[in-house]
Amino acid sequence: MTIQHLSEQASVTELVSVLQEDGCVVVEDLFSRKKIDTVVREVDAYLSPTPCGEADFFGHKTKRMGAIVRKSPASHDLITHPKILGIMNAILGPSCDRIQLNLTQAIRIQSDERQQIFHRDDEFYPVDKHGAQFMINAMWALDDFTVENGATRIVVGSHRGEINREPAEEDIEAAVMSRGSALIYLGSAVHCGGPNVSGTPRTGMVISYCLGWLRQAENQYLAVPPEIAKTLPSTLCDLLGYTIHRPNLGWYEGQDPSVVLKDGRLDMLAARDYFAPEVAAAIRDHYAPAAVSIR
Ligand SMILES: O=C(O)CCC(=O)C(=O)O
Ligand SMILES: [Fe+2]
Repeated sequence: MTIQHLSEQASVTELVSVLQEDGCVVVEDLFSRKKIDTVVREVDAYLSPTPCGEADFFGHKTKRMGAIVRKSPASHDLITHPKILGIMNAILGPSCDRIQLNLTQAIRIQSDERQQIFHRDDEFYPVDKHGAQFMINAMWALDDFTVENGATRIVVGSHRGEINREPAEEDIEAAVMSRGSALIYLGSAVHCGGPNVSGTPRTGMVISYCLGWLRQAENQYLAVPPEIAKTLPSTLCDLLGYTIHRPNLGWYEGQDPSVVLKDGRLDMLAARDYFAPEVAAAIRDHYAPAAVSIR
């Protein structure tokens, strides 16, 4: 089965339906060339001097770099792209109060890098997921992705069933796509970084989103500390995790963590609770005068 390529005109509903069926989809030219050029420039300033990995899984001839939100202001529109957020909210939204950023990572596969082991990105959540999605990734092409330069390889439809780390050659598809396009794939889709035999590096950027109640792979509060988060739009701060996940997850001093982005003392705050409206109403009813009048 080949990877379906849809235009950036495709609706969220169409994209979600392909993702649910195939586990992956390429959206062509989702970000304009001009904007992607700025992201490339900003990312490159940090990625070029970054050494290659020292890891069998992450690669010895592959450079990886995080904290994209802090390092590349132009990436903000890409991370909060309405179509991408629409997809994430449609698939992950029903299983959490809000979605969040899981990781941001530029990946430059250099020439002669071998093929990465086939894996599922959601393997690091060690529970039986019963077919639920915990994470969805967008792999943005910062270079044209080709078969030769290490385009991400993926087994279409592999988000169901047991993982096969040695899929048959005819089941493996390369996400060949132009700079500015994005491969969106479920955390349960079996894939890997392709081998680069092209003589030139291939740069991609993974923006990964996950259920709001999970531990994020990249520590977003260290990657984007409050002094910097203060300067960012609220949609982005919310995605980083500077907001409460109801009920009562992620608070700071008993309050919504966005309190650290505002001025004022933070060491003597009144504790609040944060529940969904129906839960809050049930708790309020429990303490209502009628309930205690038996005394
Ligand atoms: O670089 C790629 O194409 C994919 C890398 C990947 O799947 C990973 O590191 O988890
Ligand atoms: Fe992966």
